[in-house]
Amino acid sequence: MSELILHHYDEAPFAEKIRMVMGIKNLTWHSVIQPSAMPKPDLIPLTGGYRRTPVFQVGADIYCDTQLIAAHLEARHPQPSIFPGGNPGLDLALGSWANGPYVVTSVAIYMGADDPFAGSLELPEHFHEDRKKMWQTQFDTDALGPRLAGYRSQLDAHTHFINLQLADGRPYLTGEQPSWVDMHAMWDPWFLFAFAPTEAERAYGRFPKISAWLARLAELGQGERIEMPAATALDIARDATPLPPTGIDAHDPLGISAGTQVCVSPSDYAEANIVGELVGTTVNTVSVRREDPRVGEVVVHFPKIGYSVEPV
Ligand SMILES: N[C@@H](CCC(=O)N[C@@H](CS)C(=O)NCC(=O)O)C(=O)O
Repeated sequence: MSELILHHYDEAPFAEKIRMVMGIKNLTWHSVIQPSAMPKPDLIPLTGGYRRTPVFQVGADIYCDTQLIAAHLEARHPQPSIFPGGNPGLDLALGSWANGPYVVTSVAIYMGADDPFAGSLELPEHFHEDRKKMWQTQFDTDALGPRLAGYRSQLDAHTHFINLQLADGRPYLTGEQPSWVDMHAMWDPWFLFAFAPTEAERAYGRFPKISAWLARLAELGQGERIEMPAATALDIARDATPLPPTGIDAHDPLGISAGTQVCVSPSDYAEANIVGELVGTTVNTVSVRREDPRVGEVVVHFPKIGYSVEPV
């Protein structure tokens, strides 16, 4: 079986979601550490411009966004499932809550906090500027100060969802087993404890059930993680052939034929234009083929939710 390669960095909470999935499924995978801020010279040849973290690679197939990566891992390694309650639709749909209003609230708090570098993380000097630019479609970082109280009260209302679920003493949000819902919900506390600990303490310090739940999630581990140099991952992509194209979904309302040059762009934050030949769509994915001088032919897969697709 082809090797599973995760491009990430340890401080990335979205990557932590996928590392936890690796832990639940006890998978063996290769870890390629990418920079936490631009430039990313060993990632962009694979993705064609998508800069976010994590990115998942199997040979010459590149999977962007945790929504897609989690679904792909579930299809590839169904047991143990990340949908143990038998509600995959609901568990996936909660991504639109987690990746949207919930995440934006915590990022706004971090970006607007008095000392956004209060955490003990080693981040590049230009990290804050990089993130300011990346989040500019969601908020003006320089104007966040007076709005912090509002964001904190939003965060507490989101946290209340977690407290409601944990109130009856269950170990995980949907019951006895960890699920994708836990991964969605842990993003904000995990991020704030790492990046803005004072804010995290304010938000979660008085909820022992949340601390116990986070500790339980940390015990899931990461499966078997093997470090891999970025150059090796690029060589693997160069030497592999992408999976055969799926073609266009019969009910696809986009109305774009296979073979058309298209531009795929995140429609939430971190503007990027990934241009390639449309080779496949499903009800919830879009795939484009690209040529790159370093890696040759690759196919980059995106979820449809949160991404626009336009002919160029
Ligand atoms: N919707 C994306 C969001 C990914 C995302 O925003 N990741 C953060 C890191 S946790 C990021 O990309 N930050 C900028 C970077 O790593 O360059 C997903 O679910 O994968």
